[in-house]
Amino acid sequence: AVFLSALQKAADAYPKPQGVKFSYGTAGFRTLGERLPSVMFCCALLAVLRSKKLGGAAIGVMITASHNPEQDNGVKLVDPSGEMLDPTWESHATLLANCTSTESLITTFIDLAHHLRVELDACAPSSIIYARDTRPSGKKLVEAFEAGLSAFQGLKVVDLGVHTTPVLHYVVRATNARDGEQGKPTVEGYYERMAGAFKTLIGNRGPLPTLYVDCANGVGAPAISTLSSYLGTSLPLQAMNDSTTTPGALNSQCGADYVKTRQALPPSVEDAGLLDKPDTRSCSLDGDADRIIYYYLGEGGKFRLLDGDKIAGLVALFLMDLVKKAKLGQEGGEDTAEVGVVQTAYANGSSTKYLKGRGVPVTCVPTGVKHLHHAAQKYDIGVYFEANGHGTVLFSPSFLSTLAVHEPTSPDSSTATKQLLALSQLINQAVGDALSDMLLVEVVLAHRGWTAVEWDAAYEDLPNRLVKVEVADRFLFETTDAERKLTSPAGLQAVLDEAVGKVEMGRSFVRPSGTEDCVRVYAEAKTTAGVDTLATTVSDLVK
Ligand code: NG1
Ligand code: ZN
Repeated sequence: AVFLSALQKAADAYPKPQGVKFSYGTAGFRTLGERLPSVMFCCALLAVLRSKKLGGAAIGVMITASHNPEQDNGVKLVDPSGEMLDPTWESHATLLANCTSTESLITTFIDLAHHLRVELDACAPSSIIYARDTRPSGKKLVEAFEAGLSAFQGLKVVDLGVHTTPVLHYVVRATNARDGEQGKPTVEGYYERMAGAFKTLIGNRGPLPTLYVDCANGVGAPAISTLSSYLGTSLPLQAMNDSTTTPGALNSQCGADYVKTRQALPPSVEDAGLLDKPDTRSCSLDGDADRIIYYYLGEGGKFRLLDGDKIAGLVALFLMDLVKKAKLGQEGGEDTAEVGVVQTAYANGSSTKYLKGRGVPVTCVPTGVKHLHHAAQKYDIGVYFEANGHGTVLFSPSFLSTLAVHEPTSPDSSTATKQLLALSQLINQAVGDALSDMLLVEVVLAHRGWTAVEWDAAYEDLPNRLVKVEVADRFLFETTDAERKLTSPAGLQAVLDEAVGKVEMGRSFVRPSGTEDCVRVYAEAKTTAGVDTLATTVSDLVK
């Protein structure tokens, strides 16, 4: 075939580094940026294959390592609906990335195409959309990716440039949608749709008080500035940590992950002294702007965290109220739609109790967006959030059609119906999106007439700890029951259970990270002393 000699020539320039085993994990490939050029080359091959397999539908490729340090980078594929790559293809990615010679890469690629029944020479063209974050290694990785693409002819390729992860997911989803029903498939379309829906929802409630946004010195900074110009005066945004070109600044001492794991203000935000009033809310994005964490300073200047669990609670109860008001039932009857929340085991025990106590169905699934997304699709309105601030809301197609044809019988139900429709446009239904989630939180607070203080009053988090433990081989740790129990190493779970039993309201679990070479220990308990004991005991047992 024509492309084979081109492929051979191009691949020779991107040999796999020796002694590295690549693995397509929960967020794609992720490691030091300098190790990734050969992986990028392979991802081009995989993206071509995936698009051909799906009849030429557009596939996304995002180059980012999210909240990880600046020297890291990563790459993941996005399926035509804007969701994560079909999990059954993860092993194909891993297979290609670990080929040790050009010959084996080509043979593996052709075998894979054969096995997947993809005709490489057939005319279905591949369509690929890609973007990267602000990482210094990103440019070179894009070159390696493009070298992989260059072996093929007749590809439809869109390079979006430097953008957030959610922008890439949105554009892929909109590109593949029928008749523009997911919005215009462009970066402008993304901002327009979101800002338009926000203004509709805020109505005459604005302008809202200034919101301080820690951009983690990443791609969220230019995104917040662009969003600001679309929002006009409805929501004044003040960016902090927006130095995208200062070496070493990305995710350093700032960002959503820093705030969530340290449970403290980024020093830069503290020094700026802007959060001096109890109703001054602030938020932090992560390095690719798909996570968001809110916080403020409460009584006595105490740091108060409003994490993904608090966002899920705020949003789910608001949606439940709107569904009730919309009276979507027969002849103006009440709610017929189920609003459910999906969490992982990292959700604070208090949040689960709070939701269940208010009649909200809660599902617990293993870590990883694909699990959360999938479970959320089972509800009419599925709210999913990881405690770390990654999440979104999914409206089922049947619920959206119900809304579209609904004939409200009162002004109240008409308003609620319009608001639900606007929310379905405000929310990025492809993936967790810090910007869209931020606007969502602002809408709910504005409608409730709440500051951060009233939002925070929903429940009190149980003291909790998240600890990274380095172990010789994290793959020895295997879990069950949505990662809440270990099945291997043999006998360890029984010992952990005993430790947990000794601590009042104790809960703890251990799982191998899907993105870093470590095992994570989570613990919570009634008191800080209790949780410290539990976290230390369990960490020691795992080592
Ligand atoms: P791992 O490294 O598998 O724990 C982390 C986060 C996930 C998810 C992924 C993807 C925690 C405890 N884990 O996964 O929730 O966001 O990264 O980025 O926050
Ligand atoms: Zn991220």
